[in-house]
Amino acid sequence: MKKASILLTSVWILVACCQVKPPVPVLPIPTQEQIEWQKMENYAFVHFGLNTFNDLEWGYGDTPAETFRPSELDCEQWVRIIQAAGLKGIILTAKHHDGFCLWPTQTVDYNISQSSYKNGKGDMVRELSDACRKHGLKFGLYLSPWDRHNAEYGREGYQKVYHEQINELISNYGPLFEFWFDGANGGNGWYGGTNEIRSIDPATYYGYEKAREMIKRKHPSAMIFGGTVPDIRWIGNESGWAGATCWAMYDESKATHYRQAQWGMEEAGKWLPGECDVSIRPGWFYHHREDHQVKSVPALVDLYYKSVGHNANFLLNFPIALTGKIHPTDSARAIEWRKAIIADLKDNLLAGRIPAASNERGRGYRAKNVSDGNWDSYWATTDDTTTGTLTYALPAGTLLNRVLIQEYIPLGQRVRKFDIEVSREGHWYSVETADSLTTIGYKRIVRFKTTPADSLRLVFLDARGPLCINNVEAFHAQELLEQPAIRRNASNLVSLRVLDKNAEIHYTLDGSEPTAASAKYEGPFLLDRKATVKAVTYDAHDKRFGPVSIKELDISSDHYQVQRPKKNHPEQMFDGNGYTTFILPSGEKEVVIKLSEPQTICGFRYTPDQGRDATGHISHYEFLIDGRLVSAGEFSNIKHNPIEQEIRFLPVHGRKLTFRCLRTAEDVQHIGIGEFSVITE
Ligand code: FUL
Repeated sequence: MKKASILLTSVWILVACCQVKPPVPVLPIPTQEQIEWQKMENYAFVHFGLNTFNDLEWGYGDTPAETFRPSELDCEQWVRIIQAAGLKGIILTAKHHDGFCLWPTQTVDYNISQSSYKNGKGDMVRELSDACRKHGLKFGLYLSPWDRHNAEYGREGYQKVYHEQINELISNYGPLFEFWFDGANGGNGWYGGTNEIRSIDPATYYGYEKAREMIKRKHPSAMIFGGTVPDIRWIGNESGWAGATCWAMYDESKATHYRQAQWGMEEAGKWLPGECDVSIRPGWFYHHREDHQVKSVPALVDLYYKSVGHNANFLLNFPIALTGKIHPTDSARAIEWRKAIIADLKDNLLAGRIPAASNERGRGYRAKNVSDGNWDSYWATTDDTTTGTLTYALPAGTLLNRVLIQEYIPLGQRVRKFDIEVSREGHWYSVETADSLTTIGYKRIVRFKTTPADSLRLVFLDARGPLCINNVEAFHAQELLEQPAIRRNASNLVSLRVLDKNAEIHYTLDGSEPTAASAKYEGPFLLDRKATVKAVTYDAHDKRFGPVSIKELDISSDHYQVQRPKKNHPEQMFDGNGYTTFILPSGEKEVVIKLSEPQTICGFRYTPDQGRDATGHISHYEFLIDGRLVSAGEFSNIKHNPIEQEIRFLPVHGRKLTFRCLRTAEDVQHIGIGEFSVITE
């Protein structure tokens, strides 16, 4: 008996001595809540409210509550579609900048109970949170701090109202996975009828620290977006992508420009992972005119790779239509998108294969852990080793074009540089990719040119500590056919472009759907009249079509005459290229354009400068025809979402157009016009 216990103790001591210690964390590291959030990978936004019914992006705060009139509102339809699209939760705009609350708040009258919806008994926050719970989706809320309706906004009283709104939302609608404080503040608003500009200091005005405490007390795992004490960061664009280099670490106080968030900061001491928000259409709210601009499946798949595949989460917005449902085009597109991703990442060519590692830390940290499907087991190198390789033998000539790698982030984000190599007939080659192979983080998916491989080797070239890799997969995905970009230049030549130079493109000019029998694109062609161009990529071998692109082209560039010195290049407004911009001569606030002959005009399109970090976007404008004011207003959210703006008005016959800038988005002096065109009847 005694002997047996001595033996047992000795075995225990032996095991304890041989136990290999895990690598020490490389700081900073995520909280458990941040890890759980990151594992959601993608979820949905819904933008819905008074803006929907008034065709606005940023309501001014004075739109009557009665205009909220969905005819067939069905939150379960949203949930079914969003779930079928593989998204794990929904964030609802409970209040947007116009101040209209989608729940019957006690704090302000401007809310859903003032509308005829359910005879004033409706509560959208309740309906959606119930539907989410019923179908097993997580639920989150967006509550705009900026409130263009509230008379107290900008004064002392508003903070109390805002905090009480938070209190109602966190107390009555079940668990929340995320709470969104939007950063926008355009200054002007209705503000109880005063119609003025009110500026605040967002760092102190909203009392974000207290707001955070309130939310966390009731919803400890909710991620706070925005404000002064967030858990996650905005990715720095509203286009839905993160940089190929993407650190989970970030410190806003060290940033010189908000776009730095796209890449994160290796040196920042805070774990603040990125969230990529984007709308499935150009705008965040529904606009009938955008029905043909729903993002294509290849465009959405590309964004998936550039968000989830770049170590960030993906937040895909659905603008709910006037009916109160997700528009059929958007729902079909989202479901097709998910199918395409599942197809791409279905057959893991490394499943069941154990790689050979250049270095192993020891028992418990072997290379086999990267293939065992267990997120919490990982391959780690010894303390003195921050480089290494994992090599997989493959059946000769295996075709590949995707590699997915994950770091074990509970111990911090480490890898700074890596390479992917394949061997063919005894020689090693780096794969051909446009991506920089730098960071990995929670998940990195690298797309590269399809290549045959006899073996695959991951080469880790530099890291902030010993390597900790918990998963590696490889795939051969079918390449999707791209959507052609349609452009008419200043000489009225139309070009149709996709990246693949050998792709076959067909097009029509009469609005009909292009087929394989339609005109085949052989090179730029002249089009000096109004027309609708539709173009599609066609794979003649597999008889497959890509998504159709559509461009409405109006009167040609030679109809426009601008009395400006040539050196300012006013012609760049009509060259079909939003990256070349006419900058108005210093001090001038308007451009006068003369048409070669009078036209019946029912609107215009303005594209701000598309250049990265461009400023000088017009945010408030007036538009005159022959000296008569025909339209005036705001291009809402143009700073962060600088898309083409389309304005429509009742037809006016005339010749002299005056496009006047009242204010730019960043209150800068220079004014830029990337593209301009009238819409004729
Ligand atoms: C922005 C807002 O101004 C937009 O309207 C939209 O809500 C987007 C998600 O955030 O900052």
